[in-house]
Amino acid sequence: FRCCSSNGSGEKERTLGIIKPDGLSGNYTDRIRKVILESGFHINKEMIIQLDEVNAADFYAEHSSKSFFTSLIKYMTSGPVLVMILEKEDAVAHWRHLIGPTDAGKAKITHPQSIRAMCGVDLEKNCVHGSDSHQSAQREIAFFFKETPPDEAVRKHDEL
Ligand code: IDP
Repeated sequence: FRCCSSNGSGEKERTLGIIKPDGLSGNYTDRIRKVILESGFHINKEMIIQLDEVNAADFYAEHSSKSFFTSLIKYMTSGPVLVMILEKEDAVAHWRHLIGPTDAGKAKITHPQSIRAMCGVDLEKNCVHGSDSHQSAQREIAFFFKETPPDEAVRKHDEL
């Protein structure tokens, strides 16, 4: 596989992948998981979750002023999503490469091997998400998988 430059350190990076409602309801999960594992990712954590409008708007806050925002929130809350932490060297770039361009309709022509070409429909219903940078990945992973502090830490804090 050739796509993404590596600094050669062999250090693992984590990114956030989401199988969106159309991907999940269309039964694409097994095919997508196969691509993920065959591409050398480790699925570090995963969960199925139903987003509500508040969560979805928070997750996509950067798009809140866009004309497609209301429709995007409706789409993302239309059914459960599968959220995954994907881990490997250069995970962010490699996962973005695997999912392909935002417009799944165009991806079918320009990137027929991509995941969005496989299961997406158009510019909105593109069946998967991938963090667009290392910083976004950290924010998005914390958004879904924020660790609750151990009881001990909570107790110590309460005693202060
Ligand atoms: P990305 O998911 O490829 O990073 P973004 O520009 O961050 O693309 O957009 C977030 C999501 O919003 C897209 O995955 C897609 O579902 C939706 N979206 C983006 N642009 C449009 C648009 O012009 N019309 C409708 N939906 C859009």
